[in-house]
Amino acid sequence: MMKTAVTLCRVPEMAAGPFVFHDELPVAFAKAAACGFDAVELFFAGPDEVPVETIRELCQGHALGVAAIGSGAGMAKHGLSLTDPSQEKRAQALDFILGMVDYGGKLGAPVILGSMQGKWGGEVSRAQGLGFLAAALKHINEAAAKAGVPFLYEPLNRYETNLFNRLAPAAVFLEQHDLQNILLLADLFHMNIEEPDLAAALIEAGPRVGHVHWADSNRLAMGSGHTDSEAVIAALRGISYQRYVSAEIFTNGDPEAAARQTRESTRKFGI
Ligand code: LER
Ligand code: MN
Repeated sequence: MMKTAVTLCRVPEMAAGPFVFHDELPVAFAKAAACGFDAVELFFAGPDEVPVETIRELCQGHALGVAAIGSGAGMAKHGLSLTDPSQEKRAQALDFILGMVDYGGKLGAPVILGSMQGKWGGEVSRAQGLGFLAAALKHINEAAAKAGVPFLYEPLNRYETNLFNRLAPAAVFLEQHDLQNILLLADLFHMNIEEPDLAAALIEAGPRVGHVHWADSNRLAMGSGHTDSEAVIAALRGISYQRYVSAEIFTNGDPEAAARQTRESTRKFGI
């Protein structure tokens, strides 16, 4: 059975990003629960920002799980990426991610690598960039396995990275480097730009799909654009996907309406 989640961001530098709730935690958890989500996806400034115990209590109080934890603040707030030309910066980026993986492990939640993957260019050749990424993911793969959670690598559209824009080449890369504990985050917004066929891409990636960002083609709540959500759900069912579909979307100034629309968009498929 697939589960539903909604994003909750507490990073001021990411306030304009595609996240549904930005309220303080007790308010945001209450709103997520009231809308009927199974879980929240959390964006914090870093691993020391909110005590694990605080999150556990909020989860228990509202019968919510933690679907995933974003690492975007490492880039947005601290300017860190795993493919930075500077060895020191790359090491800091890796430390940041490992701290997040440790934090996520305590909550049973996978951490996402999105913008912190960076990009190649300038001093860094494509081969070097991919080498930096593989080296970092090797450490992360082991740390996440020890923490008892998978880790999520997210292909992004061409305007955000030049490392991997599509699921299939990313899956090949993970396989080549024997990164068995790293799954793919299929963000339907990025996929709408890059994949010829969303359903076919999901089916090809199969068991590597570990998380879905449930956004319409225009990155608004599902139902606002032209993505064929029925075909996406059929593909996810076809690969026996049992993890989260999570709303990482813009809300046009009305988070609660976007959350409700999102919730209805899967309920109609019995999810
Ligand atoms: C993160 O999940 C994402 O989709 C990126 O667009 C953020 O930079
Ligand atoms: Mn995303």
